[in-house]
Amino acid sequence: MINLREALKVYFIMGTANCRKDPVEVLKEAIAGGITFFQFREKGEGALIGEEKYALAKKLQSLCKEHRIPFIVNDDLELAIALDADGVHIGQEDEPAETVRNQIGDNKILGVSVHTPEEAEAALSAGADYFGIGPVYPTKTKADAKPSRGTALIEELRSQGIAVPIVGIGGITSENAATVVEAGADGVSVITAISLADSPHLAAKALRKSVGE
Ligand code: TZP
Ligand code: MG
Repeated sequence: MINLREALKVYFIMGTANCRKDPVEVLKEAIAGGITFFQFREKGEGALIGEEKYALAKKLQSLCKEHRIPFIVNDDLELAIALDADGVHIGQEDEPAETVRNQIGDNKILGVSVHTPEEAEAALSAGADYFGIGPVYPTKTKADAKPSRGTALIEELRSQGIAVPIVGIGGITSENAATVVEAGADGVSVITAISLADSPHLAAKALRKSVGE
């Protein structure tokens, strides 16, 4: 079993809508730059569906496998099971965490987005392995994102003694990533800081450096 806390350091999330070039190329570069975790999040304008979605997921998953990077699927439980992905990430609007945990079993990674201490507690009892917390900073990437709240919730959960692995999300770049880790997060998850960078390779490398690698 992997060390999840370590693996979450530089968590890259991406789908077709987040890329200006071929997502396979973007992921290759991000891996070369040192990402440690990957989530396939195929949503938004122009998102692939059906067989095309499956085919892209399969390609990205095999790249991750080659480099021993955990491959997580956003929301789509059916796809995660069909691919035998390493795990699933869900938000509060998706299937209940308990249902997802029951369907994927205990050996897969379950990530849950939480916005309040109550949601965090519920996610923990439902069997979450890590939390995604954000938006930490303003972001244009998620249309229905809540207002950004800095690192307040991360600090609050840590001060309550909650030790579950946490990643911050939302508007994170190599410039502000260290602040998120200093607040108590184990790592940072980013979409556009890598996916839209002129060099996803250099962007990933800079993030890796800023979280202390
Ligand atoms: N959830 C909260 S903010 C966000 C998601 C999926 C988008 C993060 O994207 P970016 O480009 O890293 O701000
Ligand atoms: Mg969701």
